[in-house]
Amino acid sequence: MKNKEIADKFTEIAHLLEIKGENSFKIRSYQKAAETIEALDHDIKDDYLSGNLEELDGIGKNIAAKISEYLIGGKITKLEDLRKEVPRGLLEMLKVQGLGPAKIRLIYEKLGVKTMRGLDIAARRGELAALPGMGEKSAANILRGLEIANRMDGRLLISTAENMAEDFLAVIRKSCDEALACGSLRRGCETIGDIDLLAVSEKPEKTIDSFVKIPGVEKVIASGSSKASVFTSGNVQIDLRVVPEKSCGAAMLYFTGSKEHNIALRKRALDKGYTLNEYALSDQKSGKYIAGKTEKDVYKRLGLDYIPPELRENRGEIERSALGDLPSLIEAEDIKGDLHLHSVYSDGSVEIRALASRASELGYGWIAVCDHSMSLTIARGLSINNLMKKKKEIDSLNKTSRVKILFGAEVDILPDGKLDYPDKVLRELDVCLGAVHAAFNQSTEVLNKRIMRAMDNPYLDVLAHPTARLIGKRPELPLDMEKVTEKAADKNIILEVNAFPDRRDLKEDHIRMALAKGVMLSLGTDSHALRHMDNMRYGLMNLRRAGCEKKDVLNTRTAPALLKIISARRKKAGG
Ligand code: DGT
Ligand code: CA
Ligand code: CA
Repeated sequence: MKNKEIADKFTEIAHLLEIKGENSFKIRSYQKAAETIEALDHDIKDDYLSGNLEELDGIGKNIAAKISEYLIGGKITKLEDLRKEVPRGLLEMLKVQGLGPAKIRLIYEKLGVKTMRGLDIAARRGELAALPGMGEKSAANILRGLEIANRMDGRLLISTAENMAEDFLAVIRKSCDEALACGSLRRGCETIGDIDLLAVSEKPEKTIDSFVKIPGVEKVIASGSSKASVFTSGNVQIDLRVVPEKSCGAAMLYFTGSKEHNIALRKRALDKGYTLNEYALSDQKSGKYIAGKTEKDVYKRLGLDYIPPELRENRGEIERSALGDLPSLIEAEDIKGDLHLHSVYSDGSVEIRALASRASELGYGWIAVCDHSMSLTIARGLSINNLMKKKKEIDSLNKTSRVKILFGAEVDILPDGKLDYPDKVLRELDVCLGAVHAAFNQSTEVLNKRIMRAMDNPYLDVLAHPTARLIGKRPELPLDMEKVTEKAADKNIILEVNAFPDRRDLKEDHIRMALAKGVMLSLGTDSHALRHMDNMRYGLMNLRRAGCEKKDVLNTRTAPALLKIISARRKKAGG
């Protein structure tokens, strides 16, 4: 039966006509035909064979002819022609929430953007916001829609999921006492399967009702007296649970997971003569309520110290907690600066002065402005001349700046492992980040040699986004990370945890590997715009999930302490 195929073809025609800006009457007629054919309870071929096509609702002579054409020859000439006229990528863009045919046409005509990749780049560069009738907000919506449309294996980047969760929470909070996101989101995972929200209220029906009526809800999957699940218009699942206050802690524990952590915890409860579920920790025999209002209460009655959500993966945290041996995880307040910022000197969109003033708002004491080096022309890498101009500007700003500005660079590690400035220039930098930005396709052997050679340069202080992965887009470089971390330990090289939500590089496993060898880590947001500076917490999540403490991270030091560490390491490395 070809009904679905034909309906899809007409939908595509309607979309292509819309992007072309044809009259809405014509577009509507194709949409209507598609709907009719889709809803038929018999094979459309029967109507064709009996000559009754035009009797179907919304199907006239013109469309009937196209159905016949398809049933006979397997194609529709009109569609083939339209496909030639309208770039393929524009049609794909219709999948992006917040982006209709009119906007797609505008973006294509004004910016020449005709692929999803191009759209992504334009959105990140802020070019969409500058279009007539667009603005920051709709550009941000498109960027989010783009991330959702491009999601990997149905999972969202945590940054996207967090934004969505916050939008929903803002509404839910109006009809409950408290609400928060649990699940993988609260544990700070890289990607999120679905969003789990928990609300505390003695009147759950009211909260559920306000939740399922949120305009972003496309479909209600299930809705009961204390829980509901919905799909948003971008096909993201959101689960909500509403519990009374006395169950809040037990429910937070349950819905934060991980499942493995929960199972281990429940077993521990049983061993102690209790039962643990999402409502409470209770006495196994009498069923009496023991604890449940806060997570801490539950842990305590199980003989455990509070376990931060990032550690709840049943990877030994319960045993360590029982021994009072949990790491004292690094906190946001411990971070005194951002070690990886770009400015207008290279491909950033922000003046150094503005970076410093935002840093001051964030409570930082210093920043390192690390623009690209000269070979990276696509990112407007700095010539030595411009690098020295930048130094002058930094020196001058530092006379009055509240936040100490460190003169840095993100120097390319060239295909042969050399760094992209001569040593006498590198020596001038307060901090030198080295990174791979090109020749990703080298053989594993060549690549490993390249990195090792770069790490032999005494002026390479920090290896930035070491594996160069982009979550869901580009795999990790096939580096021998045991060797890289060993070498970092040997040469006192600091390994970056890049905080950009689609990088998060180093990832947790590699951080653990580095920690075990005593390697120091650093955090950098890799900001190219002011709002990127808020991404610090995604890097922090990786550090916390890997069990890092304050002492393990360079960003917890004051500027003078940091500079001392850098100069000591250079000296030891022979610089
Ligand atoms: P996700 O959504 O794939 O990113 O990962 P989670 O961890 O958010 O998983 P999800 O949404 O399936 O469930 C949320 C939490 O609910 C999970 O972390 C622990 C709890 N949970 C779900 N299913 C089970 C289960 O079968 N047993 C136990 N003990 N807990 C469960
Ligand atoms: Ca989830
Ligand atoms: Ca869920």
